[in-house]
Amino acid sequence: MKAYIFDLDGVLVFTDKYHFKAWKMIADKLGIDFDEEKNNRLRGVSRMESLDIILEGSTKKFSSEEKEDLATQKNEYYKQLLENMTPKDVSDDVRSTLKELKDRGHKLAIGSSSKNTKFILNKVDLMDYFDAISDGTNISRSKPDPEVFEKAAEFLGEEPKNCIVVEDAYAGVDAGKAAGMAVVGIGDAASYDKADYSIKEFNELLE
Ligand code: B16
Ligand code: MG
Repeated sequence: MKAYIFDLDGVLVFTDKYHFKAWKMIADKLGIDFDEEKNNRLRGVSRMESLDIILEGSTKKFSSEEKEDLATQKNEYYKQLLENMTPKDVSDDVRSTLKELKDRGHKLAIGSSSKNTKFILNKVDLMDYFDAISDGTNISRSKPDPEVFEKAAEFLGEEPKNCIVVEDAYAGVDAGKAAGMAVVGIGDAASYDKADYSIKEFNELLE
């Protein structure tokens, strides 16, 4: 019986619009260009690495204290935006598919780079579906490093070869493959040839 490990942002919920708004606030303050294309590069990437990508657009050198401060400001604004989330932010398709996978006896876990994972899962009332949560708070290396998925398998007590990762980010697909797991690409990653399977709708996981 395979275990499923789900990425959060871009797979179960769509918080990228809030990440974009919050990073845009920082970029505008610093006079740095930041558009949707650059935002795409932040998918699945940790907060500090995302900041480094944004700061590529500046000639100024930032100290680690300044960077910490910018990342904190971004996260405070991001969390204010997350306050708007409700259970309605999870589609019926996602909710019923997770329930069916659970009913069929599969173990389910989260494998997300976000340090806000539990906050988001509580907001959208998804916490009870998962047997384990591996997120930005229990890793020291971000996707494409396999650590987040390796930890998820460890928390579930499963061998990597028995796990299937569901991911929307190229970095996440690479991380899942590096962990020795099968990977399903959805959204952006549906067209990534390193993914073992590609789906358009979430319920295709049941096929
Ligand atoms: P936080 P995922 C990732 O979530 C997002 O895709 C990425 O844009 C974000 O920078 C990262 O989480 C860290 O998020 O600032 O909340 O710790 O796709 O891995 O679920
Ligand atoms: Mg994602």
